[in-house]
Amino acid sequence: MAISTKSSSRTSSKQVKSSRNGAGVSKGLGESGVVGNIDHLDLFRQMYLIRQFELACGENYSKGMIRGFLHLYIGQEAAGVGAISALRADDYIVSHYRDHGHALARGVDVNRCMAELFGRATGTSKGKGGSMHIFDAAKRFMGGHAIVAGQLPLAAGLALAQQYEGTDGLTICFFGDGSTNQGLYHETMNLAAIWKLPVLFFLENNMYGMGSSIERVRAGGIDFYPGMATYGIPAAEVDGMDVLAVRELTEAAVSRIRSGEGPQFIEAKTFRFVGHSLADGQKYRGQEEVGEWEQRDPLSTFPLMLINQGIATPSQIEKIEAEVDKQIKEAVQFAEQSPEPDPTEIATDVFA
Ligand SMILES: Cc1ncc(C[n+]2csc(CCOP(=O)(O)OP(=O)(O)O)c2C)c(N)n1
Ligand SMILES: [Mg+2]
Repeated sequence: MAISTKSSSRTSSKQVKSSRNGAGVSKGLGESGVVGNIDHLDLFRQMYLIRQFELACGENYSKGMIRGFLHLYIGQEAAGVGAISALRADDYIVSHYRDHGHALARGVDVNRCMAELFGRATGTSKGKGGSMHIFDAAKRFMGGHAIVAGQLPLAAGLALAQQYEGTDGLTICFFGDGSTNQGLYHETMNLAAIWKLPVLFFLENNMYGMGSSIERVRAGGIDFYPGMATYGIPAAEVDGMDVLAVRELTEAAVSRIRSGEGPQFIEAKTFRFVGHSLADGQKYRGQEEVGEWEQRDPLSTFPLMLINQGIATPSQIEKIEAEVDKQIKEAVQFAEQSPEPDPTEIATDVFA
């Protein structure tokens, strides 16, 4: 099934180009794209990389090169990139099954991620995990978990180990709104609060589970962060389409965790522009709603803001796009040319 999203990077690129000679463009603050301690161009590069990676995955799924489940992160890039950019290399990341974006934002090798999706031996899980199970211990990227809410206690366990070791490292746990009606969600919040674990719960509230809107399945409305008062966990919401806002809030939460204040909770309001998986016809929502969110696509709004504020030039944006396009092409070639796992490997690394 082809992915139809008006918010592909090509669209955003065109929008960027159309504004390039527009009025109100201030003179550059410098060509580095760095303001304060934030490398804005790097944030753009990461979001663009994720978008292009996901589009390439969709294309290769249609061709039958990627099989099994495929859940794309298109639309949510600002949430993952903003949050992960506020972390240190020794922090752990635990993700849900919509995990490609988090892995790429962490710097997990693009070729190996693509090869994993293609089911090849060169993949991050030797081609035996697939889309939902990207894993890279060296990067402290601890999966990719398919069981909804199953990653929450795992994150608490990692945070407990960090606390026990006496470091000021922390664990960030990404999860979706669909996790919140699971018992594990409440059990983990309780334990994390009681034990003051160094964990950042990062809810990506994209307003839908598989096919149910939050409004239909949750008593109490679409905001989850106020519920954290029950556990005494400091919580706040953020515009998940705004990479800088996400980063700023995450930095504040991270600093409180490192100073020993215990778990924190961030709710990023975001949206997936495409179906739950490639098999989803999206009968449960209208194009109008999707279109409204697409107006806020970070792949359009962020580069425009950088140009309009003189933080980056159009040619810098174009250069990044060209480099990433090439990188993605090479990743697909790498995956295509990689061998399938050897059948004798079927039980290796499998624990049950
Ligand atoms: C324990 C469990 N129950 C049901 C499923 C099937 N399932 C897969 S994804 C999903 C919805 C999850 O929604 P959400 O957490 O909001 O994530 P999103 O798809 O929005 O990223 C469900 C019910 C599952 N994987 N695990
Ligand atoms: Mg959801």
